[in-house]
Amino acid sequence: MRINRKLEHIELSLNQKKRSIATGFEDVSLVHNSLPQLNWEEVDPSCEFLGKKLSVPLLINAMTGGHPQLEGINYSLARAANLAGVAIAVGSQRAALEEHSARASFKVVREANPRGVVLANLGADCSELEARAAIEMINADAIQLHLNVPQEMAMREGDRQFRGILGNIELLVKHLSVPIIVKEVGFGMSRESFRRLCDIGVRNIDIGGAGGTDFMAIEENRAGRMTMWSWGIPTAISLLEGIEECKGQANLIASGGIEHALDCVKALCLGCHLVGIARPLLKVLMSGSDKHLDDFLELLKADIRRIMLMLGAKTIKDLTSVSAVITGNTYHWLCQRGIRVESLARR
Ligand code: FMN
Repeated sequence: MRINRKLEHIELSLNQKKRSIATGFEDVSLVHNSLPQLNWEEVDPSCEFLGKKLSVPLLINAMTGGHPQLEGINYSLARAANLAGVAIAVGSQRAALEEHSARASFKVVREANPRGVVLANLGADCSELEARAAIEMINADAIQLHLNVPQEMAMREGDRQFRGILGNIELLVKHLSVPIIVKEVGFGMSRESFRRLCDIGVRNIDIGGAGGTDFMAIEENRAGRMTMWSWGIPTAISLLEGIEECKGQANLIASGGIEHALDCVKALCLGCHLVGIARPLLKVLMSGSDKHLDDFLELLKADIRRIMLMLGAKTIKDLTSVSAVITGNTYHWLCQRGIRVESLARR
């Protein structure tokens, strides 16, 4: 049942039309620099994440595993991550905890990427024992704990019990030996949620904002209905709420609807630590080949470097001094939420 659901997710997500809710990055403009005082070779987009070096601050975000047919996809994604020098997360390992034979489709990720950053993934309601098993299964550098209430509520067979999840995350933060990354799946997080996570000691949060893959629509489609609600907090808005709230307390991963280098750089300028991309990479792989995915990632890396040069930023850290002007709906939302962004425009 769960295993078939993962196959359906791939198919339905690939056929999903553009979401009516936008990421908000269309309201973020970076101020061009005509005199960058830099040469191409000097621009260095590399970074460190979980004690390992990445060639660019990029994560192939959690998608799949748990079925023999999915092993090939995970192998291809992990091979590409290894070649490109970026991080990768596996999809929920719940199926592998329930069915031993489902493990191979996850283990293959570590096999194809023996030294890179590999993240485990389970729902945030998992037990300590389950989290340890998921981490050990792929020798993970950290574990993503996903929050997906709108997705569960849209599923006929979904969970309906959400009490105690914050307390569970707090326990896992205290008892697990690897870092925890709390993650949304495309509905974004508010400053109030960021605060509650920071207060219990979470130091890495993937905002998983709205504007890209829509899991409410995917599950409704599976259940044979379609509400067309635009539910969720757009990615750029969620990121700015988080940056304000988590200053010095948690690293943020910006994800949800990010498809190209300019949005990656915008997110990095706003202050995220890493950028996560899921469905757009799956699409490149499934409609093309391993080679297409490698080429896509190489171009993405080169484009990030190109934009850094045009902004006069030699390093990723330099991007946080670049002026960014916030306009439109994103600006109005943030004003009403008491988040001042004018200083970003005059850095
Ligand atoms: N997120 C999880 O935390 N666990 C999962 O098992 C998981 N499965 C996914 C399966 C597919 C086919 C896709 C497209 C996404 C999945 N996600 C899962 C959500 C992604 O990690 C990501 O948060 C979301 O798709 C938004 O990013 P995107 O707009 O770049 O796709």
